[in-house]
Amino acid sequence: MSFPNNFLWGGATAANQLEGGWNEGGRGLANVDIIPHGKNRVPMTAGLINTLDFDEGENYPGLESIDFYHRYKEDIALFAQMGFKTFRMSIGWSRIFPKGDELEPNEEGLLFYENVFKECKKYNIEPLVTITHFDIPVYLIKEYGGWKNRQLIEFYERLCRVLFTRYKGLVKYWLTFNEINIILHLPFMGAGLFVDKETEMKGKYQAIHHELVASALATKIAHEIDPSIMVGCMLAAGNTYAYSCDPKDVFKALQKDREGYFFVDVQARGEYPKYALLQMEREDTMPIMEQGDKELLKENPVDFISFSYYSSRLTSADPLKNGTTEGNAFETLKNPYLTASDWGWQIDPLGLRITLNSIYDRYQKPLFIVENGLGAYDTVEADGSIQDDYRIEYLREHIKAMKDAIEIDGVDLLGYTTWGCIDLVSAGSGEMSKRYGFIYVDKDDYGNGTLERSKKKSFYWYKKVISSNGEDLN
Ligand code: P53
Repeated sequence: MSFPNNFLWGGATAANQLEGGWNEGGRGLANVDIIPHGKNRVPMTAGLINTLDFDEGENYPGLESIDFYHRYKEDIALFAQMGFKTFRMSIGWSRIFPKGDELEPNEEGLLFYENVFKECKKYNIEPLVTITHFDIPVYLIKEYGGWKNRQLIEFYERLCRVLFTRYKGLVKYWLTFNEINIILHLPFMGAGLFVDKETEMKGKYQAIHHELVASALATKIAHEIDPSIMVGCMLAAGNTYAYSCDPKDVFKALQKDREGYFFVDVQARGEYPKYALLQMEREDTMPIMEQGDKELLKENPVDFISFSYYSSRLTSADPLKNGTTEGNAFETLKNPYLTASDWGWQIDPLGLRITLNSIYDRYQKPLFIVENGLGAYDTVEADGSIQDDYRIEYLREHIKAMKDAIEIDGVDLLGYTTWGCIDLVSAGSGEMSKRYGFIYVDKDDYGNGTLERSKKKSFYWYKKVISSNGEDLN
């Protein structure tokens, strides 16, 4: 047997791509609410459009999403039918603190998540909860400038204290920041930052420092409240390959990987790595650090490392080659050995095994794959069925790679949650038609549809995978 008996099979989601109910239950406005579908989405997530209001001609898919807010019982029952051991979801910060800087939380928001967790427990599904998944109250951007303001640490700390206390005994696994490295690429979505040319990198690194301190504080508070809580960091991972065996390409690939590892170096080892300190000095982006920050980071490393994996990346030392990149927030060259999804994301199952090994070699902490999957167009057949063999194929190959990493390479892996286990709004494109789910949701890119749920072919396949604990992948 390769997968441990307590291996956590399941699926992953995030509040704003799932919940809807954006103005219900006392919820405040969040950055993710005002990011439209369409041509302005990418510039907006990248912090290039400085607005915090709705614009009339735009379509905002996050407002309704797939209405989990009202349908969570039905959805969790479907997860249970598949045999989920865990369900990854995130907290909408502005449900708990509508503006973000209040002293007292919003009881209605707390109650919503309590109900969701209790519903999970009913089926022995362990919640895996991301504290912030691209989610920050708009008020904290307007009044404080987002994560570049040190006061955000205090507000986040308050949020954590409330969550860990209220959900003690209900939630064991917490993740501090989703894809913490996304801040380098999509700073508005990741940290509520607008890009301003002069201070761009300096502001980013200041925000990063605040998030890293906040993450360590979360770990500290969690362990004080309940020592059995496991806190993890979360990285958008995927190793970078060198375009050729030219040592210059190889070194460039190493540097690219460090852009992501930098975060985990701090969160898992507890200190800024030398290469990052030197770089920040050289580039004049060294953040202001306060007394006590260093000790806090050192004393509160994470318990495990989680990451998303969709693809490997490819880079070259030649800037001309790197000019032609493929469609993702994480730039990559086209790898001639790989095929790609309809959105240009290159498919590389062995890359998952490579990534698992690299991260495990570097940190020797338990790992958790909390996102993996294929965004694809689905067709509903005349009889209502959805024959998503391409999705099954993608997942099968990645599960095999993960199995090899455990069985042959000895990687310590806690679990696997596929992204968008139920169809939801795409973070990158705002589309509904970029589907990842085992469960189909009847809704299109423009908000039309009944929101009705139905089971795809992959639903029955994944159920079998879980019930055989990863042995039956056919
Ligand atoms: P979508 C790229 C761009 C934006 C978010 O992405 C991303 C990535 C890929 O690393 O990260 C995660 O929906 C994210 C999820 C997101 C998922 O990738 O653009 O944590 O919120 O939905 C898939 O296809």
